[in-house]
Amino acid sequence: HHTLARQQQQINTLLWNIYGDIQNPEMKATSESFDPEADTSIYKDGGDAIHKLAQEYRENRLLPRNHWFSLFNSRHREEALMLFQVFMQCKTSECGLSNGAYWRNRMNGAQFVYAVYTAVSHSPLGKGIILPPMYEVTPHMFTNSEVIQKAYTAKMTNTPGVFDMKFTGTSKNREQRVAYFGEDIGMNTHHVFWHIDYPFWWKDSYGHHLDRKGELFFWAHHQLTVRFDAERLSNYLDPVDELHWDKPIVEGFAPHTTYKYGGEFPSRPDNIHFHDVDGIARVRDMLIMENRIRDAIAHGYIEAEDGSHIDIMNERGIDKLGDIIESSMYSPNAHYYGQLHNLAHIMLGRQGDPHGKYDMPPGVMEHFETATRDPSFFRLHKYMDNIFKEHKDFLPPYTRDDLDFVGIDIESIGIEGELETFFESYEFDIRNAVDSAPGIEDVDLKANVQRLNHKEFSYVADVTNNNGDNVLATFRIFLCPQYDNNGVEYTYDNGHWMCVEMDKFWKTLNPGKNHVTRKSTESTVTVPDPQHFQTLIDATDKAVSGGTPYDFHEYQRSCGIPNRMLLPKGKRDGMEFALVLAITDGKEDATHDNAEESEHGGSHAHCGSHGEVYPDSKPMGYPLDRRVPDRRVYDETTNIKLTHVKVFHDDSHH
Ligand code: CUO
Repeated sequence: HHTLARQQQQINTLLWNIYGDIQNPEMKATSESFDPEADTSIYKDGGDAIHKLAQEYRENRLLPRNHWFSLFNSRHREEALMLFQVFMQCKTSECGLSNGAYWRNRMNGAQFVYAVYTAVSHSPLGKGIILPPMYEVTPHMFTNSEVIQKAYTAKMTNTPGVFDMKFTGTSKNREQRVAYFGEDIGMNTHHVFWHIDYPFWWKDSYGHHLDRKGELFFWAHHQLTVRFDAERLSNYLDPVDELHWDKPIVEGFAPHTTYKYGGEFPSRPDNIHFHDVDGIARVRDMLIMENRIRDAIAHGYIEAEDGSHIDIMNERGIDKLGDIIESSMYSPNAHYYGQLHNLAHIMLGRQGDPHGKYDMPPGVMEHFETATRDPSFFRLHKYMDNIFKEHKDFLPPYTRDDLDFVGIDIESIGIEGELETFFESYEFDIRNAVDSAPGIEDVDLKANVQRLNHKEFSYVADVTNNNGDNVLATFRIFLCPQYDNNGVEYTYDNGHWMCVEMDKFWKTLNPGKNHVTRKSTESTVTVPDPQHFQTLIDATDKAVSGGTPYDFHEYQRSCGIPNRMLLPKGKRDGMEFALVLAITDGKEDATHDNAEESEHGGSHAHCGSHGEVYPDSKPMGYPLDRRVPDRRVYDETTNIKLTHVKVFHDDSHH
């Protein structure tokens, strides 16, 4: 543990004040004296990766240290991955940390941060290391220009300050009502980390296979989409409409966000038509990709690069579709199906300057940290979500056989406690937004945000097991909006696709009656609040000096919906939802032996179980992911039950 604490301390040092000097004298010395190419026996590849990067550096081809970085820029990405590869090839942590110290001041700051976060997440050497919240490492990407300007002034005048971070825009903009969702720092952290855990550029040669990556791409983003729609309904807005290439982009966006280096993020006015983007794609190309994907869905198969057919008319079809839509390196034919999703992000990011006439930096859509701020993000993802839905609707409906867990009877389900949401103030540290150098005093700088939270509650269920034996059961809990924005009740047919996943876990049911209680804090969809970077630093320093044991186990995962946002916002008089519980056969569903005891990394429902097989063999969203036109199927299935609940919103807090 002491070794781990020391490694953590060095990681903290590397990520603090990223554009300034390393503050820790020991690390600073390493940065100056370490020669990464001197002894290549420290690398698994005998030095291939390090020679490649070092040569680029010697020949002055790397992006300057103080420049914006976008993962969607292929040269920027190539460089970041060179460093990632060096880390991945290290045989020991010492090798990784020395290279970290060496490259920190020799490479672009944002590239460096990306390479460190990604390597720590994927290398076996990163096990046990806690990554500090990204909004405290690179605050520019999570707060707005107004706050940043105030922070600079405060630093210059040596005056500590807490600055209110307002949501972008004014009440003249209807979209403003749900800005708290797209701009939530925890939601953005979840989104960034999902893409760190499942990079579109990932190849299995980096070390392991990312199980059901394509399906997780669909499911994690589907859930962002339906959660956003639920928030809209509670704010008296219609669900998001999909965008389309030959229709206007209805919502404009003024990000009020600044790069640390590179100026303001570009804006986009309302109702503009898509333009071809020089060097990226024509609008026509996007339509061609879409048509090819829709053809694959209609045909029921994907054409692989060698001309063979990959059947998608089955449970695993969605995984392949996710791969081709994103598109990731797992796409069986990127040549033909293109990169619909990734190009769409760039297309949207560039609509303010499609021909590159004004030398604008990338738009918010071109960074996972900032993408969900732009209302067009949800339009884009709704568009892709509808393509996925087309496929799911094309699969045969579930029959009673597909859903039944023989002998299991749910007598009742309900909620203990209150379903109540509220807004609260939350401060985070933005000292790393401003430059710090020897001789300049450190001052406390914080941003203050309003964020959604809810009271803790529990689900309770009475379940009879008539099997005469213990059975392992998979519990699947969803919350589905009951009425649309006009007060018309959703049916299964038009409502099942809008269900919000709340939890999924395994539990043994004894013969006879079982009373099951599950706390909202235990959800495997969510992660707890990360601790502040400074808290992590203090605890690490104490552990290194021998004062306290080092145990941050509960904070390990950064991918996952923030637990405080588990419950969609309610209404003052209650917003009605259907609470659905489905109990299915755990012996069949669970892919791990210790399903009941293991947390599978805590937030496996949208984020998988790191480096391992996804814990649940059923399709994500099961049993609500397909059409079931015959109502009797659900009515007769005693292991699936729903009840109606109301979520209240307490607006007395602000
Ligand atoms: Cu996460 Cu589009 O995939 O932002």
